[in-house]
Amino acid sequence: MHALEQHAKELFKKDLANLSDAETYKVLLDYVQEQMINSPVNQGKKKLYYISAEFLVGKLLTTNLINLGLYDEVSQVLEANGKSLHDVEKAETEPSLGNGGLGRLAACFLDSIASLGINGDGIGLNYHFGLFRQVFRDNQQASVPDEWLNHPNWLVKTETSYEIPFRHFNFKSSLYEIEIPGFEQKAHNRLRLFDLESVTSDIIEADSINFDKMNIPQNLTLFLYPDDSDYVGNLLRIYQQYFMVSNAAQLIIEEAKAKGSDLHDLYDYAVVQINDTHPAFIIPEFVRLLTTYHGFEFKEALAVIEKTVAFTNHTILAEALEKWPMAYIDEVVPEIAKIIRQLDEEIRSRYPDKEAVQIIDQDDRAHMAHIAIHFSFSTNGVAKLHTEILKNSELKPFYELYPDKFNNKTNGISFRRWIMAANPELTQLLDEKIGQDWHKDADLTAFEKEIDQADSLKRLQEIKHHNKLQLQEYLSDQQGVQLHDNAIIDVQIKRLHEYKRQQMLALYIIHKYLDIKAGNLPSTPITILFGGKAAPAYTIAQDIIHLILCLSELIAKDPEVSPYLQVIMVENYNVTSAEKLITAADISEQISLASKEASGTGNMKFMLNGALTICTLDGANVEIAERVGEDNIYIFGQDSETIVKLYETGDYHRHLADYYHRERIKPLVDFIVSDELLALGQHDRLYRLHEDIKYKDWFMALIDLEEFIDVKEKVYADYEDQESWTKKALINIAQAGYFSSDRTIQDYNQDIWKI
Ligand code: 26Q
Repeated sequence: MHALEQHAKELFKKDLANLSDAETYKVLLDYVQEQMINSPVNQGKKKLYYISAEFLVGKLLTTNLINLGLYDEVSQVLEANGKSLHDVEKAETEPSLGNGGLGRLAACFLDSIASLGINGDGIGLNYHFGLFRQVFRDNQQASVPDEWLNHPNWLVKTETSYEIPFRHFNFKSSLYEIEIPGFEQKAHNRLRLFDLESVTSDIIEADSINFDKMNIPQNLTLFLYPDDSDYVGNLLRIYQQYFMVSNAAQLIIEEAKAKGSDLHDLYDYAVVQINDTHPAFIIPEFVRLLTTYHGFEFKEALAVIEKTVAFTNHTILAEALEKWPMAYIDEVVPEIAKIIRQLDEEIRSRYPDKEAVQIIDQDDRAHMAHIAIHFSFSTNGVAKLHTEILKNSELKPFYELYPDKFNNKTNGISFRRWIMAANPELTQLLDEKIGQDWHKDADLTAFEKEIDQADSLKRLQEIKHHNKLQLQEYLSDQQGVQLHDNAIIDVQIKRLHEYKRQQMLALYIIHKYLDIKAGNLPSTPITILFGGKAAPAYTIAQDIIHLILCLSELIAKDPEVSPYLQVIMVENYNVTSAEKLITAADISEQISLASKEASGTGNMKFMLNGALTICTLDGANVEIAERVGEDNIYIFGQDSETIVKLYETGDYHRHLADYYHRERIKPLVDFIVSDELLALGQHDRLYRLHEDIKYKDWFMALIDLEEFIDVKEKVYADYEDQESWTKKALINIAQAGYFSSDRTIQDYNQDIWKI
């Protein structure tokens, strides 16, 4: 009897064959968990600590089985018992511990760090309800708690606990862990998530994500990114961040000491990578711990910290650069406020005439990125273009001070998840054609020789078609919509934000709708899918979702249009739905306003799965284009230099009315407040969005709209020649190797971590 069958007996007193999928999942969870707990944890003098507010890990069963080398064996045992992994996996709930690209990047990194055998853990928080779960009601987004912890999960509780001192509280934390196995590695790493036992869902109002924000003992780790539109919401964010980093710093110091460090050599035992500024309070926290408990002088502590901490920047949007009023920090953790003032004095004495690099500004706010850059040894951007923009504009005064600290680490994605787990059939085809070395080295270039092999092209088409059927099944299960058969699948999935310009694709949909109404019928039906959440306090993003949902309904109800065009907004977009959408996609929408998307990582996942990209030259799109060549990607729009200048001069916004009044643009924008849409939607939302685009358009959707429409028509026309299309897809797959997160992590390790 296989160990799995044994487990089924022990756990449920039944034969494996007689278990429900949910019960089978539980058996598998226990079985895999046991294998991991019994395998050694990575050891070694120096260790990486990757600290992040988000870890968007997704379902873990399949990737764990792949990494542990159990996938085939387990699939066979299940099959012998009349089950499929595909069905059993449906019973797994994905942890709600992240929000978007930064969190998913952290998850891909954990996989690559473990797979390269690097000694390194993730550290974060165990949010009980994570980010909200998105539901659609009346064509609008509503937010409800995501109860992921109520389902069987991979968390293991440990005995580890630290005291975390706030002004008004003294908390004792608990540490939970998720084991992170590497691909074909003996030893594993861990994701370590801190929590507070007194936190309770009792304080959440029914059917909402509202709760008493002042009740810190009961709310501290309830939600990721609690609404921070008011004072108490801001304080809660500081409470969370400090709780995360004080735990992290205490753990790091304890582990280093256990290995023989006297802490004056901490950097020989630990390297701390902070994922954006959310964990930047770890710098003053290290100062506090080293000076209070370990006999360090202030400057002595700084000298050690500056060699231990490294910082990654993920955005140049001003709104996302954290600046905390000193009074707030004082209210939450006065000792940290005091240390930040000392850090500010230190920088003022080092660089007396450089106001731009000071830590505390004239409004008495602490700039977290400034702390992170001054007191770390490395600052990196996440794509070539992004890093250049940081050096030459956003962070220029810092680059002038520290040219050697700045470096680029172009993002990457885990091939274990984004092809081996998500697209088993493409994996199979690649294995047949180029062998299995790519599982380890991510080199897919040999696949390019298949470009003249009719059977390979046909297989690619069949795989895409099959993945579309899987997506059809998924959407029908999840939200009861029926995906068109044989449509072009055109996908934009990412957080809702004006700079990502979902509104521009919505305007294109209006164009296409009106065009079909005018009798111009597409040869192949087009299905445009969106997925993404809007921050609850981000009104215009909510309005854009509303517009998309209204368009979706309008088109679905119009028998003249619906056979040719379908618009679907996927509810509660997450890692699981991403896997289905990306593998089924023909077209990848990467249409951000140039200069605004730091990198993007979805762009890489689509490419790897054979979708063609329509994009602006932004973030990592630039590097994708470099690799596939201009014949195999669709580029449009103003470039980043032009856009940066337009913001400087104000020229675009001064002339916005001219764009709006263009013959091809005005009817599309005005359709937002047409009778047809007003009949389906909320007047205030539609009028607000209409006004926003007409009079403000801060992220310049209209500047690129006409060119976007033209390129989209070309893309759809090109799709009609399936042979040439599939060849382009093949080149995209073959060129995706550079975007493996294994390459990214090797770069981090070589240049920054040195483990
Ligand atoms: C900051 C202050 C106040 C409230 C919220 C925040 C906040 C929260 C989340 C700021 C930023 C984030 C997340 C950012 C993020 O996901 N950035 C994405 O990171 C990816 C990985 O590097 C890039 O590929 C994307 O381009 C970038 O948008």
